[in-house]
Amino acid sequence: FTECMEAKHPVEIQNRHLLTVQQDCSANFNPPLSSSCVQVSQYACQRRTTLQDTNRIFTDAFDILAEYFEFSENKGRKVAFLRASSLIKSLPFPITAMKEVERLPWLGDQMKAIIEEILEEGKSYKVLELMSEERYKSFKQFTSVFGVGLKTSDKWYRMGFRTLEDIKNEKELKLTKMQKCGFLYYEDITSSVSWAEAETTDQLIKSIVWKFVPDAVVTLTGGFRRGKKNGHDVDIIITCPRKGKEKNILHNTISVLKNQGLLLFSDIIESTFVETKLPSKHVDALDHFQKAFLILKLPTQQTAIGDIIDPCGCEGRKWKAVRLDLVITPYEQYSYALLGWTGSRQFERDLRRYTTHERKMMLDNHGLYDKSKKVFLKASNEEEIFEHLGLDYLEPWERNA
Ligand code: DCT
Ligand code: MG
Repeated sequence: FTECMEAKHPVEIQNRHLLTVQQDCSANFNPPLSSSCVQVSQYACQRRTTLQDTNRIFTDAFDILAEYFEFSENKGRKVAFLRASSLIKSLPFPITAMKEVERLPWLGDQMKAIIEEILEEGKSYKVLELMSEERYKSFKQFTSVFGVGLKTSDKWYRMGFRTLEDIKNEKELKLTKMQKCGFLYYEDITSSVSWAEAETTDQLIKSIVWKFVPDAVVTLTGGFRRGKKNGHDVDIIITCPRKGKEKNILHNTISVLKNQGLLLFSDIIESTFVETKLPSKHVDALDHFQKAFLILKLPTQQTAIGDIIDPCGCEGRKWKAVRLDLVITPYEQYSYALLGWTGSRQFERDLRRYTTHERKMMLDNHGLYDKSKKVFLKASNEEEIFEHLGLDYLEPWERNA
């Protein structure tokens, strides 16, 4: 928390929401592609963050620290490290000296010390030390299982378990159906989903949905929409321009998957969406749309475009267990839901923070509420949402904050 406070000041003193890092360009006749005249907003929604992270050595360290603080239930410091990491991901130059990060927002003294250590030593002993802590190592293993979050990890840790082997050996331990599947398909699920697998999944779902509802809009979203070549799951969002026609899509699709023998696990969450409800103040809140968390038995021999793929090196086996999230939205909310499900998570956090603090509006996956005019603002695409917010449009691949 102190880290946040520390970093917040210089930003707000200079400009309400845009900090300009001006370094001396005039003295340099042939400026390198580096820190000269870089504009860095404190909000990820005002930065273009592509997948080209030239500072991975630093952002990896910060992401690990964010995870470390998540595991130790220190939300303030988790968010502080995620913000700092996200900010560095947007820099168009590799950091080579401390003076280049001196005036960047969100970087507190502890963070700068880590950057300095990495610049000098090529690694951070502080980060390595925290990573070797027992709690971090155990939580890292536990949370890698589908269906195991912080709560279960904490419970298992308190019970004295330290490794996944410990859990597997304890036959008395009660596991949810989701967690049982998590262990059963552990290798497949923890090996990342490739672009080709995401595409196969997308085409499979489209072919099923379009049989029932030919004008349904089916969009591959999440990290793959942002251009990632790998992901931990496939996220697909579905709607239909004809009001109400989206309602049966989820159950029908899941029935077909089941009948085709392509479904290994499903957890269906029914919609709790109410049109008049104000956007949630809780930034990380899940939305109220109907959705399903699935594990597919994805055929891996041949993709629809004809490439032979062998994702997990599992020759002889003709399928791979792949995690799929399906989200169904009414047409009116689709643009907001798409914006939300495209992510990244940090981009979404900052977009909502920006909306609240700079626009006095409220944003979530269902809509945008203008508090002064007391109205919900309609949007038929993502561009219109950026327009409502007075933001330059960012393409999905520029939202990798
Ligand atoms: N999302 C959200 N709120 C949640 C869960 C998800 O806004 N509680 C959004 C943010 C990203 C998107 O949904 C998809 O979530 P993930 O699949 O977890 O993220 P991803 O960016 O697709 O990452 P990965 O490539 O690992 O799947
Ligand atoms: Mg995803």
